[in-house]
Amino acid sequence: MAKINTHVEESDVLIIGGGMAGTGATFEARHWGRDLKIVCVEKANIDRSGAVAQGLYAINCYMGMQWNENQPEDHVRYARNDLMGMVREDLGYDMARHVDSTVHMFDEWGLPMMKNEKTGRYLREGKWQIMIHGESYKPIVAEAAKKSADKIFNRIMVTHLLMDDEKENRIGGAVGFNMRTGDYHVFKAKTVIVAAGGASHIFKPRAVGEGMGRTWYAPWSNGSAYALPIAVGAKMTQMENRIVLCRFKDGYGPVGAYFLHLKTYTQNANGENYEKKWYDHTKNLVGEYIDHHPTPTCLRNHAFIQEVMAGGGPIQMVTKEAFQDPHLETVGWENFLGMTVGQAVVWASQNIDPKYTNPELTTSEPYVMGSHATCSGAWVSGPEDLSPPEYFWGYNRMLTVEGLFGAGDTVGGSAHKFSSGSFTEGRLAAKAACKYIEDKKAEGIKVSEKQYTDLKEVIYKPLENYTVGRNEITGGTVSPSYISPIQGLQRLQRIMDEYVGGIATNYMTNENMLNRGLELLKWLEEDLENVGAEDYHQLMRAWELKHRTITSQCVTEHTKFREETRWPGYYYRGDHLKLDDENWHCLTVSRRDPKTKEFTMEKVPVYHIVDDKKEKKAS
Ligand code: SFD
Ligand code: AMP
Repeated sequence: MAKINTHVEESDVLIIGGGMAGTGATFEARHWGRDLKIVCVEKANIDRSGAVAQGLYAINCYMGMQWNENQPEDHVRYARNDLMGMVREDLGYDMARHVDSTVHMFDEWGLPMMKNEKTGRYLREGKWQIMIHGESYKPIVAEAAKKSADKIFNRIMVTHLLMDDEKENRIGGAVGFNMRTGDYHVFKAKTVIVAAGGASHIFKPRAVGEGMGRTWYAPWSNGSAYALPIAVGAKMTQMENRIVLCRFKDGYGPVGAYFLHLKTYTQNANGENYEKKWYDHTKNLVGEYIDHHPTPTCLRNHAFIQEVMAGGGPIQMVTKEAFQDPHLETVGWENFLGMTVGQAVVWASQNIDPKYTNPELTTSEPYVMGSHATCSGAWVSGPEDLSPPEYFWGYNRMLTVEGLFGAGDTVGGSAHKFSSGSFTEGRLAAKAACKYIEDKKAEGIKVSEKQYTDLKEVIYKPLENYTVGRNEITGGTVSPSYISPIQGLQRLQRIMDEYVGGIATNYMTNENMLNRGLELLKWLEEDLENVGAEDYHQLMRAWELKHRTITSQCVTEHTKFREETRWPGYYYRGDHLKLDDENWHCLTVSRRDPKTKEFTMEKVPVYHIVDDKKEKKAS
């Protein structure tokens, strides 16, 4: 341990994660905090990090208020409808009213936007989505962050938050290590914005063996956004609302551009429209929610899953018609070449030309996120002009820990933000963090040397576990005294898959299974004290696994608490198969006591602050 160097850095605003939300926060912090010290810490390199690393082909959240295409209240209705009524409307409205200004900046910064030749407006993919040539989306937003920050630290994984030793429940910074040099980094800070992305790989993925690691959401999204705040006792919301995505099989290529722009549609193996077949069945489970327009994402999944279970698979996307148009054919291929190259490669390798073959679709393993058609994440304060008292405690996007803010996938309740809304939420969080400092709420923070030297012991322990334990290796990688990060990850994924509603059970779970899952997760947590890391890269894997495990515990507790099936198609509670508005038209909120590690759960009212006017028909 003595040979590990320690660096201490002081800052005013510390941003953890330089993805979409983190770059937005870094950029905006400079605007409101001209003289403040702004530091961003990133696990990878912000030029190509996070979910947008590979580029995107659409910006999925743009109102078009300048042309009166949509207004923020329309978006609230849309997200509320899609999430079966359960969103934080104050947060959604707040994001929506600012998102257009974010997109206009992307345009100014050189992001190639597609234009509608007739109207001169941004080319619409769908009612909310606009099309971009976005292979370089991430380097473009990273440049804005680099020009704004005092310092960007790449290749540092943050493992823990630091707390103020003087005032209870106030933030003091964060610590982590550089996975190339191994150095220990201590970041003392007046405010911290967590923007560390969602969680893939907590449920066993469909792709195993040679395809291991292939998922739709970024494989490096490891739930730090949840684990860091949970570990210091911040409240979380809607963590049961994991998302399952309909995707092109094996490459996980997104379907939005196909459904919305190319106007392709799905069918079962016999060429039938299977969605219609499941209408009565779904109505029996969820009532009138099935009649909403557009059909909520989970209910579209539900019909897919039921049809496959009934023997109607494989489900196909009908591309043969759209691809006869050479322009749409180009768009179909470019969509993947600019966003999910792997899908184009899979088609090439499997001899699939969508012009002549209708490609297969699949439903993915579940992910935990706050920015797509799902809203798991931290329980945060909303903006003062919109939020009812139960949703407001002083600073926009502040968690229930003072001085700790969140944005993007980190924040719960505000679904359908996507890339542009996550960047926007980062901006909102940074503005509030600067105000918090200006209001002198961050005076007198003390972080003792003991606090961070104790954590240093904890963080590097996997290296020691390996150094000692490798002498006892019995064969290959089998050691009686440590487990490797990959072994631990596979164990976690099986627990989540088999007990918490993964693909093994067709997304089915119940209270008994969840109780068993929680027991197994507890034992995994104990065994992770003995995880061994042979180098700094494996040390990162060890900490990713620990973060995934805490996230999984929280997901399982929430899934157990909500005694209904609110989102059939995302998961099913077999012991409560129906949606139950009478008892569960509410948000779920949890807190894990940092000392006892026990979770407590509560119901919080969901306030509908936007009226029910019918949605304009989607284009
Ligand atoms: O169609 C640590 N997304 C799409 N959004 C769109 O607007 N349009 C699309 O076309 C989209 N599609 C899509 C999307 C994502 C993916 C993977 C695909 C396709 C294939 C969604 C957006 O990308 C998403 O909403 C935002 O990126 C979310 O932003 P944010 O900031 O919450 O997450 P991030 O960008 O992944 O960044 C997280 C960063 O944190 C780092 N990090 N750093 C330090 N210490 C730690 N412990 C850390 N843990 C993580 C990460 O490295 C990362 O940089 S479509 O399919 O929906
Ligand atoms: P995806 O590519 O599936 O991640 O979706 C991109 C965007 O299109 C998101 O805003 C989705 O909610 C939306 N979307 C995808 N499929 C459909 C569909 N069949 N009907 C309506 N909206 C969709």
